[in-house]
This record gives sequence, structure tokens and C-alpha cells, in this order.
Amino acid sequence: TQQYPVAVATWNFQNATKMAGKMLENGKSALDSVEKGVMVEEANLKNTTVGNGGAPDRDGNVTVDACIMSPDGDAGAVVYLKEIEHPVSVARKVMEETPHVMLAGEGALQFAIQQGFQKKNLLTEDSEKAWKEWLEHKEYKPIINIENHDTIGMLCLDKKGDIAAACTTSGLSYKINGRVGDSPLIGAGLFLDNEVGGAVGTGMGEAIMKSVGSFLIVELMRNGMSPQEACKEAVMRTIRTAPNYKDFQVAYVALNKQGEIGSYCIHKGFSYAKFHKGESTDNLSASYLN
Ligand code: SD4
Repeated sequence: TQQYPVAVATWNFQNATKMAGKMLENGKSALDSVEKGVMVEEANLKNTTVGNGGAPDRDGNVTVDACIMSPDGDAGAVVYLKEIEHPVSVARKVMEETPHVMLAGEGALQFAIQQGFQKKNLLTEDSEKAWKEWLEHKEYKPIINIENHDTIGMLCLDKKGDIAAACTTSGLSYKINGRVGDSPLIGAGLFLDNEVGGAVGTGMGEAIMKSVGSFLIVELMRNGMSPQEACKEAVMRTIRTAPNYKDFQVAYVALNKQGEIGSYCIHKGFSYAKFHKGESTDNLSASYLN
């Protein structure tokens, strides 16, 4: 029993999965659908962890990171990109228009402008105000599931049975200037193998990077685990090597070629959204350790 098309995303991004899901139902490719899907959150000013309206680093710079993978195994990414509302689309251009996988900082911005993207100030009044309040204490202590959540990682399985994936973020609020997390790193925040399935991560990027979590999940699925079992094992890998795991969240969502979804996280409170059979649902609670 084939379960597609399916769109699934981290956190409660129903509008994003709806956008992608509708496109998939209309026969659009997984790649087009996943890009347009995550763009909904990049443009959402209320989302302070992605794109426009994203929280700045501790010096006041909003820097965005994103990556995308296509069913043929190709990949593109941008890191430390400023003043561009849709980093996922720049990542796609890197994938399709250059011989490279990743562009960073000033070079990524120059490339985006050459490709016709417009510069935009991504620091909103609200996020500037919140940053100025933060400066009064300068305490860098991300709160589990509350601060720094809302990075969007999405997986789409289209009518042809092909999977594409994208992940986009402004990273952890008040990070050190220059910090890049897991989200734009192929293998860490996102990985896809169209023969097997894909995975996306959210939470403390440093922990996801150290375990190459999304790549691990896809390999575990290749070796026979269900998406659920594979997500759990990737979380357990982090637990075993990080004694301070009680202080941070790591959460994964995975999708296999059959359209089965799995999700697991360290701490209660992570949920995901999906679009399937014309219906979009959010607040789907992931299983958790703690
Ligand atoms: C990061 N993993 O930059 C991202 C943050 C995140 O929901 O997932 N927020 O480390």
C-alpha cells in the first residue's frame, strides 16, 4: 500500500505542509513542492527562527542557513547568508547553477544577487527589540522547545514516488557571530537517499552535527529499521555521548519510500505536521525519551 503523496515537516507548520501537499496532489515534483513549502515559513514574520523576522546573533546580524536535496542525490546549501528572505531558493540555485554544494557569507550574497534575488532587511522591529532586551543580560541558554524552536525541515514524497528535502533556519538566537548550525549541512540537519528515504533534524544543532544525525537515520533505514526506530537510535547516539542531554532538545522526523513517517526527540514537546490524503494535520506529538 503506497502512501504518497506525503509532505511532513518539523514543528507545527501546517501552512507549509499544506502548500507543499497541495502542489504534490496537483502532480508537482517533490523538489518544487518542498522548496515552496518551506518558503512559507521563511516569509512568516512571526517565525523568529526562519528567514524574515529571524532572531539575530548577539551582534544584531540576522544570518540564515538553508539546504535542499533533490531525488537524484544532488544538493545545494547556503550558510551565513544575510539579507535574503528565501535562502532555500538560493540553495537550489547553488545546486542547479554551480559546480558546488555550499556557498557562504558574502560570496553567497553576491551569488544570490547575480541570480536576481533582492536584498531585504530581515531584522524586524520585534526581533530587534527582543535582541536589545537580551543584551541587558547576555545569557546564552537556549530553553528547550521554547527558545530557538521553529526551524523548518521538510520531506516531500511525490506522486511518482520521488523524495526531496529542504531545511531552512536563522539558527539559534543570539549565537556567536559566524556560528553555523546543522540545518544547512547535508547529513546533519538533512539527508536524503531516494532509494531509501530522508530525515530532517531540529533542536541543538551542535549535537546533531556531532552525530551526523540525518545521514545516520537514512543509513539505519537502509539497513532495515523503520523511520521511527531509526529516529530513536539517532537520538540515543546523542544521549550516549552527551551527558548534558537534559539541557537541550534534539528531534528528528524521517520518511521512507513507502510514505511511512517516524519521529523521535529527547524531550517531550516536539511535534510535527503532515499533509496526506488531502488533509493537513499538525501537533502530531513525537515519541520522546524524557
Ligand atoms: C540550529 N537546529 O541552528 C537549528 C535550530 C533549530 O528549531 O532547529 N531550531 O542549531
